[in-house]
Amino acid sequence: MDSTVRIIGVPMDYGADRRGVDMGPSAIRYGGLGTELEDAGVEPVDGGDLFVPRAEERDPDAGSPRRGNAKFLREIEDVCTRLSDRVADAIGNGEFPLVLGGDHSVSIGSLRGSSRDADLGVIWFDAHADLNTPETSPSGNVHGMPLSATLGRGMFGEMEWANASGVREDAIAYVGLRSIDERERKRVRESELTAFTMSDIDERGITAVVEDALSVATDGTDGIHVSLDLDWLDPTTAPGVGTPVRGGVTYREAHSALETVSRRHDADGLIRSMDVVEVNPILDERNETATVAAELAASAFGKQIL
Ligand code: 4U7
Ligand code: MN
Ligand code: MN
Ligand code: MN
Repeated sequence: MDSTVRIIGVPMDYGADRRGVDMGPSAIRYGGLGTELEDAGVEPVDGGDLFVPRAEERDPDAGSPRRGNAKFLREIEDVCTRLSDRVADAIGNGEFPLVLGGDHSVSIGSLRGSSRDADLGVIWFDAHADLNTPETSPSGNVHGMPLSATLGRGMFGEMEWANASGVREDAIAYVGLRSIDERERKRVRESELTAFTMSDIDERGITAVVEDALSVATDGTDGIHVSLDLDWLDPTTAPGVGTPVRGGVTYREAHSALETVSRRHDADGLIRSMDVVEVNPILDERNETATVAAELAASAFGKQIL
């Protein structure tokens, strides 16, 4: 594959309680992202990091009064608005934006930017459904809400900066769910979202599940966004995350999944954009999680063993 991958770092931790995820972009780069991508045969161009003011200098409760319990929404709006422009510009230049988080609220900007001129399918590799709204969130942490923001659910319906009209509910597929809040479960069931849980992976194997997810995300769309939350992996492989959940995919399953995505990308050029999020170096062990994150990004862009 011959293409340029534009790396966009977003050192943002407004959306998560555990401080440290703002250092994710540095850790993933240090974990070998550049050389991994070169091994994949793509040309990485590092555009550096977006400017993100330190959370300590901000008031989590500032902003419009109608924000439910969502913390730092005003700051997240500012960062995601700039990110969506950067993502759209990269695609306009014929590049593949690879967004390094930061917590998962960065995807609000990635998805809006990537779908600006396209119908976009989404594969969401995550332990969690990230479908809370400011009304339903038990934590107030926006990293548990990005898909609701994108789809304009609840209060997000009034926040144009967060919505992505090019992302249809029925073109989103989860892979690897195992921790869902009660109200999210109801929402997923009543929605047209496709959800593959860890049990589906146990029963059918990772390749069959990812192929089905790809069918969902490519049906009637112009391309897909791959969102990789490192807590998708089992905490024994990826300990450096703020919200670990036991029973995740193994190192081998994760590689195999992203390799399956890459095979379809080679055949149909289907990836438009990707984000790699939730790496928290403070909680990590010897940068292992960041290193796995770098490897998996390279697998998505076609790194092969032979
Ligand atoms: B992540 C949670 F309550 N659902 O909303 C919430 F369990 O981006 C966790 O997937 C969200 O890591 C996890 O706070 C968000 C909680
Ligand atoms: Mn998660
Ligand atoms: Mn997530
Ligand atoms: Mn998390």
